[in-house]
Amino acid sequence: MTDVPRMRVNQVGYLPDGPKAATLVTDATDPVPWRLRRDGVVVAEGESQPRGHDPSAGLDVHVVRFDAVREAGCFVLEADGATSDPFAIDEGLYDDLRGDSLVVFYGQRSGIAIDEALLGPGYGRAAGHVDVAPNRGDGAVPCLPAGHATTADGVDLYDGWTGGYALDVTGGWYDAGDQGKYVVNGGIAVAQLLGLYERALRAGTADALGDGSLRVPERGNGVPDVLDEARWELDWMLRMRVPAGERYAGLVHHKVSDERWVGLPMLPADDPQPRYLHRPSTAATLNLAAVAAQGARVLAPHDEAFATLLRTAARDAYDAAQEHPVLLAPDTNVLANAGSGPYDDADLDDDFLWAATELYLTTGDERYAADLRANPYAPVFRPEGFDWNHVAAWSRLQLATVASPLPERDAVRASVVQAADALVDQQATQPFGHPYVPTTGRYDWGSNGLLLNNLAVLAAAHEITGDPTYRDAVLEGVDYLFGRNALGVSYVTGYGTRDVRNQHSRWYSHQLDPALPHPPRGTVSGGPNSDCPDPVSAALAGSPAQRCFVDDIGAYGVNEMTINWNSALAWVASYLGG
Ligand code: 9MR
Repeated sequence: MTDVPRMRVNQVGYLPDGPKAATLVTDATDPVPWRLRRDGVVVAEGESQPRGHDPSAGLDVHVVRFDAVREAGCFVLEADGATSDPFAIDEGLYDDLRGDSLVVFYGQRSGIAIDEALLGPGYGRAAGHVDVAPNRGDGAVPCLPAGHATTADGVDLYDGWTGGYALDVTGGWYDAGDQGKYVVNGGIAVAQLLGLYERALRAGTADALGDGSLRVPERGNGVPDVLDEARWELDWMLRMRVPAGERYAGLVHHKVSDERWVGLPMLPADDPQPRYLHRPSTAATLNLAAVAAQGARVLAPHDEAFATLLRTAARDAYDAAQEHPVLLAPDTNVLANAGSGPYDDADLDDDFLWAATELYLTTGDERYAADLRANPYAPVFRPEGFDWNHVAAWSRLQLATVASPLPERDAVRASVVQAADALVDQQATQPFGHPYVPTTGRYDWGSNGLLLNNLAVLAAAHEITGDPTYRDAVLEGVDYLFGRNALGVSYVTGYGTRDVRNQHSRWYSHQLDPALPHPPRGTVSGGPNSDCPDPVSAALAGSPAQRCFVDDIGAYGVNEMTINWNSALAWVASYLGG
């Protein structure tokens, strides 16, 4: 975008009592004067802080701070001949973000027609994968036939595994822009939806998430809507279990997905591909153990019978994982014509840690506390953030914040604060104010999700200490997502002046077919990825990390939408909402 102002601000705006900073792109070596205007009138002025060359952006920059301004209104910031996009200072800036980011999950639902009266005009679609032609799933999905996971070199990645059974695996959420359903990514997404509700209960703000708070079909059923949404996925995860009497009984299939990738656009109901259950994995099994345990705790006041079922499922899954502790999901990307992502994960200690954590928090059983203590996973926190593949930090946040009699709880809480302090230090080195500083300088796939999860660490430290420094750190980190970045884009659809809206999606494919909608308001893009792994972003390979991004639907490696990135956004949005 050539017309991006050199003055980069949070295009949504700033909270009156929050920090306020912008980043000016300029070659000037000395401080330059800045002016803040409200309705044309200068209301504040000062001098910028030169910060030199920022390698993450490949730009020379200054920082402008106007923290003292607290009056509400619509503003622009000027300096060095540049004028920012207009932005607000207002209490209610993020009021809609919690709900919008959560309703995105409804749009990802499989096995149910999407009602445009709920998701919005133009967003209705037929139910996907309910055994209506041309769909070939998900009512009775067979196991992948033996040999179908064999590489060109003749290596069978599933070691001869198959099964003679089929499962009803309807429901759940489509993962992302594809129609695969993956237990490991569903796990972290469910955990964050349940977790944001638990956090709101602790903060006394759960009413905002109550029944009727979201545009979902279950509104009015007496259960908080975010829990209805989480249950949609939990029910599906339970269906992914290997039946009794079969090989690997009790483990959980890693994924159900198309045999081959389908092109874009493609509505879920139009997908003609055969679908298969893939080999179970220890990681998927531990994901179910963790979120079933958490779900049992959170859903108990609303549905005791379901909570009991979940508690048993969690214990059983954990036992099954201990029986088969290293059944790995391989990197199936190496297969020609594969039709789904691998979600391969070779280190399961963090997954064991997470499952033991949630089982302990729910049952109080010393057995799980002992497993926690014996788990060697380290380091729990990393500057690169946590995600589906690195769940130790998430489980530590849960252990630190959910009430329990764990004798080491004070030390656990202190470790979160220590991690947050490290992030605050890293944030101070970044002229764009984002606490995401990978040690290699390269941004990972889904960097926006990783950044958001670093913000969750800071938010947990705020909860633990009450120290507003951590809240300010979260707010300043959010600025990056909404436009204070090297490209001057807002990475959340419908938020900000220059918002990303062509995320890779087979049904929100407006860029390819104007009859289809953009992703719904509140959808976050995965964001810059230094690997530029798709044919569109490949042209950007070698660019400074922040610039490895393009708002193009074909750029799946930098601009996809996913359940796990939106759950990270929803968690932070819910925190911002109180
Ligand atoms: O988010 C995943 C990222 O961490 C991995 O590096 C990448 C490659 O394996 O896959 C990403 O997940 C994709 C999944 O495999 C298929 N659905 C879309 C996901 C987001 O791009």
